[in-house]
Amino acid sequence: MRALILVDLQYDFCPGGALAVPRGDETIAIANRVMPHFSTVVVTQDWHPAEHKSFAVNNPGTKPGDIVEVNGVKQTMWPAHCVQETPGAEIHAGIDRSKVTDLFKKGTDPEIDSYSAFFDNGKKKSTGLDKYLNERWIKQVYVMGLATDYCVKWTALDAKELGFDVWVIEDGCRAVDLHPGDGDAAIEEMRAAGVHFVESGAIGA
Ligand code: VGL
Ligand code: ZN
Repeated sequence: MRALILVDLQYDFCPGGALAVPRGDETIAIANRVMPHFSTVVVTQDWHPAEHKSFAVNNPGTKPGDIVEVNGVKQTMWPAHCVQETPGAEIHAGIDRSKVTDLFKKGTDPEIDSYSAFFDNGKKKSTGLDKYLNERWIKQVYVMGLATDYCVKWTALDAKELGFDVWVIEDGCRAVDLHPGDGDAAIEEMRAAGVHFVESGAIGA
């Protein structure tokens, strides 16, 4: 059995959003095109309390892009984004909800960030996604969404480490590219870990 994980297809990661990923909105049509080919479709939602420690505004003296240590874990400072119950945190309305099986929220603990759909960045707490997939006899996991260099990368790497056969739908991802080349470097890192890459047009039933 295989599952599709749609990572953080939220307004704040689309052009005009608080943490806009260039051309992030182009992933919506691709998600809709591939969803019908999966019986299990998991959507993740970055869902931060306003006081989240990944926000530069909550760490006096820092600015977005800085890397600081928060509770012993290296943390990139971000503009406030995906704040719970705000429009920017909503899943893009262009996504066909009828094909979505379940939604996993992440980043809810104000003290630690969570790029991966499986664990927080300190690998202390699980979101329950691993168990969810195992209960459905899922062996292959397809990942796409936002952003290539953060949440897609860590979701794919954790899925691989958990023993799934992992495929990233490459044209269904866009990178933040805080530093030019970050997206490409993320792809190389995933490839080196044994993650496979596929184009959305090659996904069939
Ligand atoms: C993400 C930075 C901060 C992502 C989430 O979805 O890739 N990146 N929060
Ligand atoms: Zn976030």
